[in-house]
Amino acid sequence: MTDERFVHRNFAWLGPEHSDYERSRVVVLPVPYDSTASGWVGSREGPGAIIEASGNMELYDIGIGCEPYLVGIHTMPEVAAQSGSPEAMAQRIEEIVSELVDDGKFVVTLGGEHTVAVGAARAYVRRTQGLSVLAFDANADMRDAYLDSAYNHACTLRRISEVAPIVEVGLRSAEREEHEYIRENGLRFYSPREFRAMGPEAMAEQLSAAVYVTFDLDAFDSSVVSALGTPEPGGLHWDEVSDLLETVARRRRIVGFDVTELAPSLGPRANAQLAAKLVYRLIGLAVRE
Ligand SMILES: [Mn+2]
Repeated sequence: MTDERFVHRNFAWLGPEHSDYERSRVVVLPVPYDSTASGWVGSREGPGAIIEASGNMELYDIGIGCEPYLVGIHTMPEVAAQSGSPEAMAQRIEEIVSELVDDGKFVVTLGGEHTVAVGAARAYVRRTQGLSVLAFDANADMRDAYLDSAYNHACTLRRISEVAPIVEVGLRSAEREEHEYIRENGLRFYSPREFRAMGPEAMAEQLSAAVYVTFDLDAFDSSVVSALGTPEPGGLHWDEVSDLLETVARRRRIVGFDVTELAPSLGPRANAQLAAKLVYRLIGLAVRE
C-alpha cells in the first residue's frame, strides 16, 4: 500500500510512479565510502545527507524551467564498502555502474570521497567511444600514489586520466610535482580565474561529443560549500558552475556524473541542500525528455 500519506526517502522523495526501477531513466547510486580520506573525514555521510536534503527541493527547477523527476529517478541501496582495498572498491563500483549502464540507465554516483568516481568513470569510458571527462575540483588529484595507495582520493584524476582525456575546472591546490606534471604534459587544468577569463563556451569546446562529469564539491569556494575535508578559498560560485553545466549540456551530451566529498558534519546544512540541487539540476540538464 502506498499513497500520499507515506513518505519515500529516496532521492527527491518520489513516489513509486516516478522512482520504480523499471520505469526510471535515472538511477542514483549512493556510495558512503571515505576510507582513504586524508584530511578531515566524514564524506561517508554525504549520500544520506544529500538524499535527506533532496526532500526539501521544489521538483520544478525554476533555474532551467523543467521538472527533472518526470524521467523517473530510482535510488539504489547503498553500496557496501569493500574493506579489502581501495582498488577493490573501485572495481566494485565499476561493476555496478557497468550493469546499470548496460541496463539502459543514466547513472548518478553519490560519494563518499572522490575516489568513487574512478570506477564510475571507467564504466562509462569502456562503453562510450571518445568520451571526455569534465572534472570540477580544487585539487589536482594527480598524485600517482598517496599514503600507500594508487586509489587514494588524492590520485582520483590521475587514475581517470589514464583512460580518458580530462578538462578540470577549479584548480587552486597542488603539490609542486603535480603542478609540473600538469604543465609539462599540457593538461587542461584551469583555475577559477583562468576559467572566468575563458568563459563557459570556450571550456565546452575543449570537450568531446560525449562527456562524463565528475564533481568534487571542493571546486566551490569554501564560502559556498564548507562541509568538506579539504575546503579551499578562491573557488567557484553557484551561478558560474550552473552556467558552465548549462553550456556543456547544450553543446555536448552528458552521459553520466558523480557528486562527491560532501562531509555534512563539517559544515552547515545548507551545503547538503546545494549538493541535492546540483544533482537535480544536472539530471534536468543531461536527461531532458
Ligand atoms: Mn578531488
